[in-house]
Amino acid sequence: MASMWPRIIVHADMDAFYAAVEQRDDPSLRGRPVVVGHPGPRSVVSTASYEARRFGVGSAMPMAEARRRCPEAIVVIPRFEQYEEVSRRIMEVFRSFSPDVEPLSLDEAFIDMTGAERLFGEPEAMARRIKQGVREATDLAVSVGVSATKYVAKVASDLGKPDGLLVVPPDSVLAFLDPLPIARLWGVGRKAAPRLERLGLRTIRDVREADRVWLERTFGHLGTHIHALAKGEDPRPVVSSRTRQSVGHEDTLARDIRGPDAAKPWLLGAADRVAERLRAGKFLASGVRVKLKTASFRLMTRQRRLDVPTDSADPLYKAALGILPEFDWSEPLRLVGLTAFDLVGASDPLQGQLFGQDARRKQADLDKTVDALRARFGRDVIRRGTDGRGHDRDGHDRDASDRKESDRKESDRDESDRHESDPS
Ligand code: TTP
Ligand code: MG
Repeated sequence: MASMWPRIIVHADMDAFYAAVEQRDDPSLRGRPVVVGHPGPRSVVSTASYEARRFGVGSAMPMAEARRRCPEAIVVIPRFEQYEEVSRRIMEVFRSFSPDVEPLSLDEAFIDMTGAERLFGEPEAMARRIKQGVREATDLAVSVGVSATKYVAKVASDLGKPDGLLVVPPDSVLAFLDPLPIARLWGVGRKAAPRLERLGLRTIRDVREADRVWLERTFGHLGTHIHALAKGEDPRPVVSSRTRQSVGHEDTLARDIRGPDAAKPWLLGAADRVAERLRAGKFLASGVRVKLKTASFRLMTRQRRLDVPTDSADPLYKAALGILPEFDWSEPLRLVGLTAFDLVGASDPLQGQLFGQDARRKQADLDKTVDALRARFGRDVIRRGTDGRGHDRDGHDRDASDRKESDRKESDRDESDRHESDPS
């Protein structure tokens, strides 16, 4: 068996993650259509329970549309601390199976189980044990895909949902992939898919059987990439090192804003959230990126490296302020986001030397106090003096209708973005 499996890669992804946590914690929500998101007019759905998905409701759908499709849906405001807590637990479970765990987001990870047959048995037994471990630790369902590559493992976990367990042995990969639509190929998004289809490429088999040189000439780098995936070739390793991860927060605004001053409170709020999550994950960031989207959906990003890696809001915010003059402020904005990137583990001994300074220690103490208070009394018990974003007393944003937390591998995100825009 071992020779048949050059690597054993598991992809695990929680089912309807935020909604499942809400249903777990409030039994009155179980079996009912639940939509997680803010009820504001311009907000979007974070996720929907499987009961709500039957009505065609899903992630990123405008809340108004979700309510139209499923009037009886119960809208629940997200509780990110809770999701982060569950996330920590599932990652712990994964790490009890292998040291090579690569989290892709709060609810999703690759686990390299190569060589673990003696401990955990055949790939299917591994998957069963991982599912059971997550169930015992969190009382929640995770879908698991197993194959010899990251790509196929991920497709397998998706196709098995919900509560899936799908093993695709190396000799079944082509039969598994062939009938799937091209949208299942990483890098093929809303732009590339119609172009491929116009050229007669509808299934993964069509791509696999297409001439590679022609694909490359027609689609450039994307062509090479999807041809390899269609053949089930994906050499990328599971990267448990955290050096290329990023943590981001962005808000889609209920009302468009104009000019840098109006963006500042949002950046401060985002820096606060991002710093909190850096500390929770024991990361330090050496880069800050600001993202703005205009009312006409033009996306602008600028980034800057920090002299000293940090997990505090203030340096992140100050770096963001330093970037602001680089943007074109002529148009109104509908989205403001901040991402910390180039992360290293905060407990890295090298970092310890760099961080001996008193000032930093004081800041760290203050941050910890803030985190502890928040953990006890809720996020909005502590508000920053300059925060003009209009929260009400319960901590519900009146202006922010959508917030997105991202906790991604830079490499994966860059890849999908690049491919989506590449072939134009
Ligand atoms: P996903 O794993 O993409 O979705 P899911 O876990 O809700 O459902 P499933 O995996 O069973 O299809 O995302 C994980 C969480 O991330 C999700 O519960 C909510 C959040 N999220 C957003 O906030 N906005 C989004 O657009 C997406 C896709 C997810
Ligand atoms: Mg999920």
